Amino acid sequence: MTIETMNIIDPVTGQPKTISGPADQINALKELMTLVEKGDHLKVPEATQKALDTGLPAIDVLMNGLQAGLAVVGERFKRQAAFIPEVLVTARAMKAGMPVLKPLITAGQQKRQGVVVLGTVKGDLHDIGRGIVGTMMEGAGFEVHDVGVNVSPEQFIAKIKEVNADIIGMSALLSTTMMMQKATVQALAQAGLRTKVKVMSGGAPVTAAFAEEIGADGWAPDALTAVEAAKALMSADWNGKFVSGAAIGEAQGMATC
Ligand code: B1M
Repeated sequence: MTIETMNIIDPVTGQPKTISGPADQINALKELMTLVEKGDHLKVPEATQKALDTGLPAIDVLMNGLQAGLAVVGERFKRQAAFIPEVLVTARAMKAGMPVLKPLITAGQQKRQGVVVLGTVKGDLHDIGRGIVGTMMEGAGFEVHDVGVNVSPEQFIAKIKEVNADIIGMSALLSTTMMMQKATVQALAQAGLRTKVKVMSGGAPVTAAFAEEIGADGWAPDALTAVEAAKALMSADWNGKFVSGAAIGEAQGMATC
């Protein structure tokens, strides 16, 4: 069997990373990554299926194909070598692969873990990472109510009451909107809901220290460990202490996503 390698930007750490594997799998991932990078949303679904057909797990296709393509353009955006229209086109292409992967990620879960209200906080329109967190949580058996982007504390509260949520999950991608997570926690307290609902905080600029400081119960740097943090918060053993998805992931030797 021929082994190929491919260089990607780790979507979570932003650091370069080399992955290797059978040539057909790596070539399928390279093709998918390039299509996302070029923003070819029409060809992405078929290329996503092609990558799955090589035997790659859905998570690998997500991380090393779809997310890797977005990370290339994200890195250019950071150095001002790409601009918003290109990022939007790439984001649309990345999202075009999700309907192919979602049924595989969410299949076969029977156990109901808890009810989650998930949203991107007010002022923030980034929805890709939050969408992945929601898909992974559904895959792990959570009932997820995704309330979208630009969600005010009042909207979070209304949904929490409507669905009798166990967990609120807040995502923020901008340093300027992180503080809306704090405002949302405060609004929960004012509404008398803080002891009834567990609070999870996340998004690229959000650190564990920040999450703990604003009074969240849990935090995770990525979607896979977000699931573990949510499970830990729902566990009968949870002692009320702050839960770090990163620490759980490290203890379990998990990959990031
Ligand atoms: Co924006 N953007 N953006 N953007 N954008 C960033 C975030 C930025 C880092 C780029 C940069 O310049 N370096 C920067 C923020 C800097 C900062 O404040 N720290 C930035 C900026 C500045 C802006 C604008 C202000 C640009 C402008 O208008 N001048 C503007 C703001 C608009 C607004 O929100 N009000 C803006 C707009 C946009 C687009 C609309 C063009 C587009 C969003 C499209 C969309 O989401 N539908 C966009 C994009 C795509 C990006 C980058 C390139 C990619 C973000 C992304 O989707 N990453 C980003 C640069 C980068 O990250 N490289 C950038 C992939 C995704 C899978 O990761 O979202 O981090 P992420 O989610 C992860 C984890 O964070 C975690 O799990 C996910 C999966 O692993 N996670 C959680 C997320 N939520 C969680 C919740 C949890 C737990 C874990 O618990 C509840």
